[in-house]
Amino acid sequence: MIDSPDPKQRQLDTVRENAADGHLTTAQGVLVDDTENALTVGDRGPTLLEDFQAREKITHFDHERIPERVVHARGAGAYGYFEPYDDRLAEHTAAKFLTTPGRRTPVFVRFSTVAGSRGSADTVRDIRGFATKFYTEEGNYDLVGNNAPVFFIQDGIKFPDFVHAVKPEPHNEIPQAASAHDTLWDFVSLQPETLHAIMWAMSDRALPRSYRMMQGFGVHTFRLVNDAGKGVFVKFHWTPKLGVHSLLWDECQKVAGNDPDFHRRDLWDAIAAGDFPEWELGVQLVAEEDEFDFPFDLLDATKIIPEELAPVLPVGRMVLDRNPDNFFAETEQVAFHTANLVPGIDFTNDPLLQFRNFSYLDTQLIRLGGPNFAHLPVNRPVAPTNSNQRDGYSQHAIHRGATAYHPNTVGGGCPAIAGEGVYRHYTEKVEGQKIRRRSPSFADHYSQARLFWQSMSAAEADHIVAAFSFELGKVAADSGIRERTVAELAKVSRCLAERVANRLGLPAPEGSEAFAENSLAPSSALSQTAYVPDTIATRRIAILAADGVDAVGLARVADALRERGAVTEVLSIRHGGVITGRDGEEVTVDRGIATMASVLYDAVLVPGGAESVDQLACDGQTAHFVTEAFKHLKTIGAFGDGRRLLQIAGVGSHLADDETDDGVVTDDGVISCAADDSDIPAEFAEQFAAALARHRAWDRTVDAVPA
Ligand code: HDE
Repeated sequence: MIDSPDPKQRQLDTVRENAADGHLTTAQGVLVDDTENALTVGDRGPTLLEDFQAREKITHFDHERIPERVVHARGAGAYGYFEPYDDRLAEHTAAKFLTTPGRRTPVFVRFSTVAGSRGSADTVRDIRGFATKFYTEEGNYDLVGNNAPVFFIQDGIKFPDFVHAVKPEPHNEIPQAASAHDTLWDFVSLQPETLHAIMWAMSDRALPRSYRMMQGFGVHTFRLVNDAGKGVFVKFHWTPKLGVHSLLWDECQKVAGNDPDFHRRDLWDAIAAGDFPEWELGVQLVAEEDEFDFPFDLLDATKIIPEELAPVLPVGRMVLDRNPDNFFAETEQVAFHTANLVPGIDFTNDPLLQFRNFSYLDTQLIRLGGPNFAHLPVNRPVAPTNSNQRDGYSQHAIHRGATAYHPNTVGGGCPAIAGEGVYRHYTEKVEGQKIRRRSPSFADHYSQARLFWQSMSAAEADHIVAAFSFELGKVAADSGIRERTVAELAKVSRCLAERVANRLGLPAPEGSEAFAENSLAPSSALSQTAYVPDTIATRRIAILAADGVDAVGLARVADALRERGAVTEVLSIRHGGVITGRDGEEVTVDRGIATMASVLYDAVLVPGGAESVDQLACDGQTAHFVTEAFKHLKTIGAFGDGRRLLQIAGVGSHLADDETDDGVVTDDGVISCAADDSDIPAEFAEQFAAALARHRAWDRTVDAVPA
């Protein structure tokens, strides 16, 4: 089925697709009776050119690919809606979709990685794209953002340099979807303006647990404009209802092998299961008269406005509730453009944004084969269109009448110029010399990188040190890249630079920290610890079981966890079918342990049942499953005999007196070999859920972050 956000169009398309009563036809609508065999001369003779069915089929196949996106090639998308909470923004913007209470505006969102090719793995270290197309009644509005609020460069003219540096190196196209290589770090070491975004890229933000668990940011300062033409500066923020959570680096690398489609699958499965992800849209507003009140320039895309200086005002919510029907038609062909604006929203002179306004339209022309890409269902506005644009490759519209120009009398003056509801550019006075120079107000590249560093929790800071060390550790070129980068880090934070230098085996860098005098105080909103809601909704729990399992206990705990919104899966030695519980009950097996890995789950549960545990224990893979989950600071639960598997896996047993097995939940609080599967206390599931809601057991003493 061809899909369009417009319900009427979808109906039409569906009718057309269902023609021929579901029978196979050629592209010309001719019914086909054999698509397995080509037309040949005799049984073993040559294939005939006159076989128009075969030629049509193979010719279309030969042309199925279009160029992948230059950046953000790998992605996943979904439909949904946006609704404002109320009309609180009405005094600031004429954009009705932001201010009309109760109005649900359809959206399509595409999440992406930046550097990798279309077939690369989801869980690489990278910034994620977060692009939203709002099909508003006043036309399409695109908010094409990222999951980090700052970008690597300040002026769009440097974008090709940055992208060439981060992409695989051109002589051998290695490495795929990885920033840990010479050219990226060469560029970084020579371009201090990259530092703030690099801090984000080396942080846990670049390893999201799920697209559903990451923030989104418009990055640039935009402008809201009200009906009277008055403007106010605005930054856009998306905040996920499920909290902001990340994978550990070791997990990322293993997930990339176990399930390269991890994020794509996660989004798809959640929506298919009715667990619709939700984000809150927030805005930071700055009055025009306050433009120069900050120790940084609002037009500089390498800077945030700390929330302490301009609070985030919640204005509405977005829910994604429908998976696309066809990846290519929708997710691959969706064409975002920063210049798709509706009345009430405008640009600023941010020099990065100004380039984007050229680049996105330009890229669609080559990717989608001409100027008519707005006719594609996923790009079609819900608002009616009536332009004098004509012809071009793949023209879908059949325009009637003799005129395609304005003004005219032959066509009755149609289409007429509207008086109301039109897009009017914000009236801004601009004057100056024509110059090629970076604004001096963009010069401080260190204060905000330091602000970010200082706002991290201890674990987050450790991860940043490990990430810099890993990435620079992969640098092979002998041209001073490691030393130069560490010297730049020293200008951000001496402590950070010394820790990284130490891991790289370099001497502690000289020189002093460099940042503006009016440096900003740490901002709690920058740490992910600010976004940990008390929920286990959609968290994936692996239940390890075999014949003889305490099926009653398993069901009781699993039911209680599912009631709290978690997803449970029974993993066993066989890859399907049923296992027989201790008292003869049947338990359905969802998956085989060998087909999965602990890195694909948020938590592990081992129910009781002596025979079950004996079988699981025979299999080194199962013990490894538990040990690995422990290493990754995941919640691990066991009751009755299940506790024995924890012991076999070495979980908890190696701990010294002053160490902790935080996040290990058992029915008696101690790991013992007692074979008796007594009733599980009611609070077991509660304790398990409470541990899981913290995302990870950060206090567990285990080296989950090797250098
Ligand atoms: Fe993009 N960017 N970008 N970008 N970008 C593209 O557009 C570009 C920038 C972002 O899911 C391309 O259709 C330039 C910032 C996202 O389809 C391309 C500059 C931010 C996506 C392009 C930037 C982004 C893109 C590639 C600097 C965060 C994926 C294919 C001047 C605010 C959208 C395409 C999707 C995609 C150009 C910088 C986000 C080549 C020239 C800053 C989320 O046109």
